[in-house]
Amino acid sequence: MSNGIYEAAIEAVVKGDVGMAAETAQKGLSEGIEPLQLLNEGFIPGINKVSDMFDVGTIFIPGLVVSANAMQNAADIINAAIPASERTVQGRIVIGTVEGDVHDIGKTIVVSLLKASGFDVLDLGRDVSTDRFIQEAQDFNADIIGTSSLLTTTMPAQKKLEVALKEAGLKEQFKTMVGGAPVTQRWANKIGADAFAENASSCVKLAKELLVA
Ligand code: B12
Repeated sequence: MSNGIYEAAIEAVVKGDVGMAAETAQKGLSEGIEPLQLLNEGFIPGINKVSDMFDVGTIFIPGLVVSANAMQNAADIINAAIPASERTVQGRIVIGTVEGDVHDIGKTIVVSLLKASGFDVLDLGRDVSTDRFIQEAQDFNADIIGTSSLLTTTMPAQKKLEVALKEAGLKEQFKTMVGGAPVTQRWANKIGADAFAENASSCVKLAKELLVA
């Protein structure tokens, strides 16, 4: 039972109403809706609707920005409600959005779920250079490097990382995971990434598989 929460979430994001988004997130959680379900059935369909409106020219960049703020606000509240893991550490992951790309809402959801599932995660944020990914992964003694890209123009940075790891003789040391709306399994295969995940839950599942591979 969602009592119109999902509809309200969609409306809040479409309207770019930060207050309504926050209230809806809190209300949904207090009614016992699972955090991921609240995102997957409410706020994410909301931002996807905004994206469709942007595509057909019903809204423009300023509208996208206010909607993104509303989405971000709700996602922050929901991410904080994902219960902390009591399990032992599953593995160490360095993750970030690639250079030239500031989209980080999805990446941050992935980070929250990885942490909640017992991974030790170093979130490098957004606009992260290839050199920094590699340096931080070495310093953090990471098992996996995860990169997020939301723009077709920044996807080549995921390939650049694969090439740089090979050139530095580090490809065997780190597994790589790629994600972001335009990213596909085909792209992952093409560039030689170890895994692609289309959402946070499958990212956790695949990360666990990579660690035993
Ligand atoms: C919100 C948004 C913005 C916000 C971003 C705010 C923020 N803090 O993130 C703002 C307004 C700033 C923005 C700016 C721009 N945007 Co924008 N944006 C979007 C929008 C509408 C939604 C993205 C989003 O948050 N989705 C919700 C999250 C939950 O989904 P997600 O990111 O895909 O993440 C999930 C999975 O992909 C996966 N995942 C994500 N990361 C990772 C990482 C790993 C390792 C793994 C395994 C999985 C994984 O798990 C996540 C959870 O399920 C998209 C459209 C869309 N539907 O994707 C356009 C979109 C991505 N933007 C677009 C564009 C063009 C831009 C701008 C260039 C616009 C402009 N002209 O200025 C700028 C780019 C700025 C830059 N240099 O980066 C285009 C890209 C087109 C293209 N083919 O490249 C899109 C597709 C819109 C469109 N239809 O044209 N944008």
